[in-house]
This record gives sequence, structure tokens and C-alpha cells, in this order.
Amino acid sequence: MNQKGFSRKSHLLKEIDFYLVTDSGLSKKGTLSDVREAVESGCRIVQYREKDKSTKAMVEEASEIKKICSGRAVFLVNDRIDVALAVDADGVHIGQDDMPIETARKLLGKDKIIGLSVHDRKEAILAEKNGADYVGLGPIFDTATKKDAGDGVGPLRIREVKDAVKLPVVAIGGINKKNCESVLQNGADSLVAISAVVCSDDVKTETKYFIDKIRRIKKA
Ligand code: 3NM
Repeated sequence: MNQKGFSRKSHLLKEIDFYLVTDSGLSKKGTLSDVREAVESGCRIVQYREKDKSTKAMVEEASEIKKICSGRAVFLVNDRIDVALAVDADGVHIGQDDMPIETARKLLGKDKIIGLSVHDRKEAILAEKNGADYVGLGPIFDTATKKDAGDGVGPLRIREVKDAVKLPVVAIGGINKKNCESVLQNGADSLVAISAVVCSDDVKTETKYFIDKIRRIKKA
């Protein structure tokens, strides 16, 4: 990997704390409003996750999100490498059953960020070996947001994965204001809390709450 590309990516990922994943089905004010409010609150990484729109609508929306994130937040697209390429996003987030990471890397090139969903230590080690830039570990707690997520693995799993890989670990699944401390105390570098943020009336305030909490606990 080109050293410049590598250090740029690891620098960007070192900066992340609260990680916004969009969900148009749950959102009260819509995806673009959620992204705008989260980024205005200081969120430095946004993943556009859309399961119900046409490719055309996705490319249009992704292009708007890219503008909002420009110079302020890393912008990734969930699963859809074609959409990420179409708008020149910063990268993608893929799952275990999506495009194989080696193929995704060939399509995207070495400078783009690729995040991979993992469930345990073994998958995380493989993700690192295969060139992922970070891992999304989940579901930490039971969640109704992703129907096929399975049972929560518990926050201690974060520590196991952190001890096994050097990659940043983003915790996801059932995380809210009440349980986020246990997630952070077990070493998560970043966390996602979809319903806790996009179902609220005030995405800005909720995002700020998580950002402040993460920064405070990381510093302690
Ligand atoms: N991925 P909420 S859990 C999109 O385990 C997603 O990989 C998961 O939503 C995984 O914060 C999940 O509302 C949904 O629980 C997270």
C-alpha cells in the first residue's frame, strides 16, 4: 500500500468517535437532514445505508451527502460499491455476505476506506489480514433495527477483538445512552447508535451527547 494513502486513511479513522449510519425507514426528518445535523454537531464519519431506494435515487442522495460531508466527515456507502464509485465517496462498509473484501479492494483501489462487519475475534483477524481499514463489531446488544443481526454478543466481545487486531473497532447494535458507557469502557474506538439518534426529535443534540461521552471516556 502506498504510504501516503495509508497514513491519510489511518489519520482520518483515528479521528472518529460517534459514527452516523443513516436509516430512512426509522428517520423522523429524513436522511439528508440527519446527516446535516450530525455533521453540524461534529460527527466525523457518515455511512449511507439505504435498502429501499432505486439506484438512481441513491446516487442522487449520496451525491448530496458527499457535499455535506466534504472537508468535515468521512463519507462511506453501505454495501453498494457502484454507488460509492459513482459519487467518489471515501469508501464503503461491507458485510460478511457482501462483495468479498479482496474484490472490493480491487474495484476501489488502495486509497479508499473499506470497513467490514465482524462478529468475533476470528472474523476480525481475517478482516485485518484481508486489508480492511476498520471493523464494525456487532450486534453488541439485541437490536430491532437490523432484522437478521442475531443476538447481542455483549460488550466484553469488544475487548476480545481489540486485543486481537490493530484496526479501529466500531461497535454497533442496540447501543443507546444507557449502555454506551460499557461499550466505551471495553475499548470501542467508535460507536453507532442508529435508532437512538435518528428516531429522536433532535439529531443534533443526541449526536452531541454521544460525541461528548466518547471523547470524555477516551480521554480518561
Ligand atoms: N448492523 P441500532 S446491527 C446496521 O451487528 C446494523 O452488524 C449491525 O441499529 C451489525 O443502533 C445494526 O438502532 C443495526 O440498534 C443497529
